Amino acid sequence: MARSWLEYRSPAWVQWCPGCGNYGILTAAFKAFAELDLDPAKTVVVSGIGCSSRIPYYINVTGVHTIHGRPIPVATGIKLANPHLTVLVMSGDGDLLGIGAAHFVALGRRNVDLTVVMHDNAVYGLTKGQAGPTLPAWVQTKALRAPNIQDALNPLLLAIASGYTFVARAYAYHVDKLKEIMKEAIKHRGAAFIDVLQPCPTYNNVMTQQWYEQRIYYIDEQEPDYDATIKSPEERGEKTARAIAKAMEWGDRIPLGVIYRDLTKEPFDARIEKIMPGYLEHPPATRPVHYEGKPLVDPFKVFTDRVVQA
Ligand SMILES: Cc1ncc(C[n+]2csc(CCOP(=O)(O)OP(=O)(O)O)c2C)c(N)n1
Ligand code: SF4
Ligand SMILES: [Mg+2]
Repeated sequence: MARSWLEYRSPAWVQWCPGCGNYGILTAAFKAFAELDLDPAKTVVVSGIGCSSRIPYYINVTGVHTIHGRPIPVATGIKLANPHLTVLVMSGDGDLLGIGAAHFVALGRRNVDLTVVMHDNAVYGLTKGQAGPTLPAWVQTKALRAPNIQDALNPLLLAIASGYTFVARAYAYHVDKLKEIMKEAIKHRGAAFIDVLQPCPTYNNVMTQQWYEQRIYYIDEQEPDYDATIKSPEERGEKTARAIAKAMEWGDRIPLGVIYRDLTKEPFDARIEKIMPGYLEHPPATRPVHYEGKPLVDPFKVFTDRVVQA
């Protein structure tokens, strides 16, 4: 029998402000995990630092709260050590696209089979509302003493350009829609990215619930013929161009849904298997490290063998 979503709820006290969009993302994760019947012992949620990055405490799977900007390298290490785990990165826009931007790009180039859920409130919530990488230029939220004079980064364009093979945008308060997109992203074999628009009622008093709800629309409802999926290399040029155009739509209308999905690129574990046959069957995490009480590898010998004698 499938698990109830309540099984994924940890007893920890949730310490977000009332009305924070993070609650919607958390609830969507509970429901998505339950509907996919993910085994909590084989599911890992990795975060960086920020309000959003508290999320591993609240989900009853293995959680890793890492350091600012570094959830992607940690999640990559976990996934490569054991490719049979389901691994998600759930972190903020500042964490993933500010200090962590180089790691965000590297994940796309490798097409590691991870799901990155970005809690995008366009501010640094935890540190009291400074401008985040997705805050548009000339917007002045209440924590800023002058309007923001940096241009916003477009996360969807960066994800496509970096090589992510699943790229979507969702909205935190539409829990069921977000849950469906999360399920698709988790099932996708390769680097998946969801930019979740997440109102921060405490610090982002410009991009509010009302502001988003006047602008957002779902691609599948308004353009049912939109086909985001690349099934052969020949389709890549045309469909990527279409996805780029969709990713650039921002302002009076903000599209939500899966805008890009490339099924033609190999995930990183399949590439490793090619140069290291047997990796998928016996990944590092499942290899024995000792036999009859003795270590199979003597770390001291490994070290001394590599010491260059003067
Ligand atoms: C190396 C390092 N630099 C800076 C900080 C301070 N810091 C903590 S959280 C944060 C930004 C959080 O913003 P975001 O990732 O968008 O998360 P949010 O709080 O908005 O959910 C910063 C700059 C830190 N903890 N470590
Ligand atoms: S400061 Fe903003 S992002 Fe952080 S918990 Fe409060 S409402 Fe949520
Ligand atoms: Mg943020």
